[in-house]
Amino acid sequence: MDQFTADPTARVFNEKLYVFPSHDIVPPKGEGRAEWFNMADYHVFSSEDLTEWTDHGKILDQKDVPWADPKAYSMWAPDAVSKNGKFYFYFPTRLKDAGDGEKGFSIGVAVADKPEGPYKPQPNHIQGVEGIDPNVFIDKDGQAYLYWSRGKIYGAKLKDNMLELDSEIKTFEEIPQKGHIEGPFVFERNAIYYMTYPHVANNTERLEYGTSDNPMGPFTHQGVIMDESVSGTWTNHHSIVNYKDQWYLFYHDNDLSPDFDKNRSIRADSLFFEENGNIKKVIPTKR
Ligand code: FUB
Repeated sequence: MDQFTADPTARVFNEKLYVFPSHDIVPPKGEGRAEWFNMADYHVFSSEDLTEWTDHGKILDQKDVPWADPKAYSMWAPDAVSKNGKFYFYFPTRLKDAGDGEKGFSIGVAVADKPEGPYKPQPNHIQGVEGIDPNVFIDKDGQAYLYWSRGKIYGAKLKDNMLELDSEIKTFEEIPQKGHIEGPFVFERNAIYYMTYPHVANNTERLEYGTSDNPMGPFTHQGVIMDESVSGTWTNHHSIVNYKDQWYLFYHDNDLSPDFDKNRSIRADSLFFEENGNIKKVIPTKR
């Protein structure tokens, strides 16, 4: 790929694998935040064999989001799901006139008829949500749940319109709360619901998970999916997908920018389960 990509959410739509990453850039001089994450837009990529990838181009730009600060460079980790024939792209960014820090963030939705777009951003962000790293899980009964983070993980039901919360906001106090937790990704396999997330237990993020018989928990902490990066990259952010009967972990490191860990690039490795449903630890192919 000819660009830095991070925070990959992989989804299967129409029998193709799509990746919705965030897009790290070096901002124009005098704009954004030096030595920090800078993201102005999103692209979507697809593949049928995980080798040849198509970049479908830009699907959303910060200047086109009516409620967002158009110079925030804060289009952080996104997600995308399909329901009722529509495609819903969830993204965080900083509100107009918000200060620094995660408090100034909310989550917006852009809607399309095809995974590649064009995506039309809603006029306002999701009311009641402060934070980053949206993840949407749709259960077998059609109920959708939105998860996000602000130092810890939050979650609520979504209305059928996929644009509004439909329940109280829940925190998951049973998840070990020592250290920064973000980037929730929930999926289901054999009636086990997995809550997976990056956790800064020491200095950098490792991927951990818990399981439950309910998408709103409580989740029983199970352990580590992937250890901290040997490169020292501070963040990891992932998604887990089944494509053509194989499970994959999509995540990121700083392979294309070894001296600056805010210009990241995505990776994928196969992921396997134990008989009892526990996730086998993933050792990165590239170390
Ligand atoms: O990409 C910016 C932020 O870094 C994401 O929102 C976090 O999950 C971390 O990857």
